[in-house]
Amino acid sequence: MKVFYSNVCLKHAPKHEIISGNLIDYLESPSRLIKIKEYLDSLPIFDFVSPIDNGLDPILSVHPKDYVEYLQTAYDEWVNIGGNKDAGLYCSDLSCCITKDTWESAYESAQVVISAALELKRFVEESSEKEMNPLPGIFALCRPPGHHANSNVCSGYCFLNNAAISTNILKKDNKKVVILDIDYHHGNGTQDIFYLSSNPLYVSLHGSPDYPWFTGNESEKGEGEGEGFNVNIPLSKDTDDDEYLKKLKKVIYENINPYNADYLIVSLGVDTYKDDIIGGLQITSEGYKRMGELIKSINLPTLFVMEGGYHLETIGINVGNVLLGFNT
Ligand code: OKS
Ligand code: ZN
Repeated sequence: MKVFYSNVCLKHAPKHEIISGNLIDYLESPSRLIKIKEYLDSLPIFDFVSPIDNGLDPILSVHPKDYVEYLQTAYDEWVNIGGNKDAGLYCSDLSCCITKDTWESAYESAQVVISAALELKRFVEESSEKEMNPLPGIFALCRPPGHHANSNVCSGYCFLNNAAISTNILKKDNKKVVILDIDYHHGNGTQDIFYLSSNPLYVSLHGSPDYPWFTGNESEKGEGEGEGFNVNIPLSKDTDDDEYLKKLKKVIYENINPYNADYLIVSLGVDTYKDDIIGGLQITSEGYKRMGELIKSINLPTLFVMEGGYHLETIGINVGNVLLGFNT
């Protein structure tokens, strides 16, 4: 399996964040990516590939220019002026520190996902039915993550919505896309960006009640043309492997399979792990392997996009197990 990865994603490294009024070490750290890379490197089936720079256009298909310019210039303006009234203009919480390296890493994170999406598209277009066995799967190992970023809002460690950007690439040529968001948190940014659209189908399983607090209810089903194409499955924190997989299986049969998509994008967070510091359902490392197997049963060319996961001791094996489950 190809893994798109770039060291430039490691540069964004704010020192602190504020959670529940407390100043703590920034949890969305470069070590997360390093740990995952180390683990995948130890297994023979993963090939690491560097992204190609595909420029701003794919990013601008999701995010307006003024927001992108804000991310590019906010840090320098802050330093030059010594405090700027616009510092928090597009931020919805205290987790999205914009440092001198933030734009470079957020841009690179998007480029990792864009390159991975283009590679998957190219592979599918060049493959005959027969070559689709084994099922093509690609992993975009990127940070900062994306699913809380709205078109013009950064929040929850997210600046650019990587899943949305890659959706717009895979949707080209009248293709249909499903986004399956298995991160512990509701992907409010992704939901919002596509709320009025029937393509992609957005499906999220997430712990509730929890961040981002005001979204992720079952009653949010999409609007207008998008009505019926947004599916939220809130889960209580005592959800274990069996219960989680039962609910995932149900949504695959009832919503994902009947949608008849051409591509699957998985917003892959492993903060559902039982000992995760921020999230935490009761999912075990073994459970992630079963999750991967179930995702494989959807039988679509699949782009895995890295989102959350903060338990550094197991983040590698948990991500690896989803991918291994998919690849068996
Ligand atoms: C608190 C922000 C906390 C963000 C938690 C969500 C990060 C995540 N002001 N999302 O998937 O993992
Ligand atoms: Zn998360």
